[in-house]
Amino acid sequence: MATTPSMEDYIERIYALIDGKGYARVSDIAEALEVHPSSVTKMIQKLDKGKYVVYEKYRGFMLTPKGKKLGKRLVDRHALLEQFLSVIGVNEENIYEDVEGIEHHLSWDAIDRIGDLVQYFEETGKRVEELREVQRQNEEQSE
Ligand SMILES: [Mn+2]
Repeated sequence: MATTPSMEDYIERIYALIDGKGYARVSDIAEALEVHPSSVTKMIQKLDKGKYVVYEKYRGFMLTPKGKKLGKRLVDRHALLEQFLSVIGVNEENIYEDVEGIEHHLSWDAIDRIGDLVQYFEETGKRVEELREVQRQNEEQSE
């Protein structure tokens, strides 16, 4: 079963919640994603069918190994894209929303290539400095 952007958002958030405090309740997820708890319950059922989460009596639900693996990948992807936008000089205050807007729409190939680019820039501070210089020049020209 292919995951939809919405499923990815849930799995990403559930992974981050469990990673941070050991569990994820329906109410935590509803709050984090700003959705109604009934939507969360519906999605959990869908994720259960896809074998990403399991219900555990008294403990709520947990990620399966498959869900954990994907969750980690999604959280890492989000972090990489934030790093990418930061390296290319995007304003700090736009970064989170921008990442939320693009993260589900790139192939894993594109993600890996962006990873290469971030690595390229971060290998030496000089490369970032050169990019900033180009940006300064462009800005001057547009004034
Ligand atoms: Mn995200």
